[in-house]
Amino acid sequence: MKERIDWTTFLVPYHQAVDELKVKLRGMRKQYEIEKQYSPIELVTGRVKPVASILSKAERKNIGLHEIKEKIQDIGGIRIVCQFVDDIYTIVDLLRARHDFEIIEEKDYLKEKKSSGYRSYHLIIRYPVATIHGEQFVAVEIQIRTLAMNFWAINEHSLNYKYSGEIPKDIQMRLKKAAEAAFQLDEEMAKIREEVQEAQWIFHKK
Ligand code: 0O2
Repeated sequence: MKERIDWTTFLVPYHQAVDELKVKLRGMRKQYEIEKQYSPIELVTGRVKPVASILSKAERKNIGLHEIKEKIQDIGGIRIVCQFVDDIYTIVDLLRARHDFEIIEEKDYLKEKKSSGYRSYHLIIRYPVATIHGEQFVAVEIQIRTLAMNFWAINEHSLNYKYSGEIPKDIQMRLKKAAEAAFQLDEEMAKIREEVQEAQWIFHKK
């Protein structure tokens, strides 16, 4: 019998998880603001992977329909963007200290960047969703990166889409250079972090 998935039903807990996590993580930022403290979290976005992307990833990785829930761990996706590289590790510690989900995997693409030039910190969490049929656990990928890393990644992602994963060599070279420039920008900003933060604080108080 041919396998089938009712996608609307299948994706319900993922939508719920992403919505809840956005509220919770944006709440952390708000709390820093209320307590007049610097927030390591600049912005939080989230999305549920479109069905077409789930299916193409399953095909690319030779994953059967019945294995999708277990093996594709970024159907639910959260992105946390911060200003400085150190903020990434502060955020990881904040997430490790929480009790409302379990971290099941960590990938540090800062220590070891991908061959494309991609840098980010990834956490895969197991998140409990209360449904009308009882508690269901879904995997959600949390990507944590600086504004500079994010700028690079969204542009590279668009180019990958445009060229169906086969970015021409000359553009790949430019992307590598751009990744290096983003890295340098993060390094330079880290050196003047206190100055920048002080300036933002003065501006914020106005
Ligand atoms: P989308 O459209 O963002 O959902 P794989 O995807 O095969 O490399 P895996 O095991 O799924 O590996 O996990 P990994 O490496 O943590 O990558 C998952 C997600 O990280 C990707 O999802 C991207 O969002 C992001 N990512 C990883 N590598 C790169 C990269 O080189 N460039 C960019 N721009 N993003 C990357 P999807 O499913 O690829 O895409």
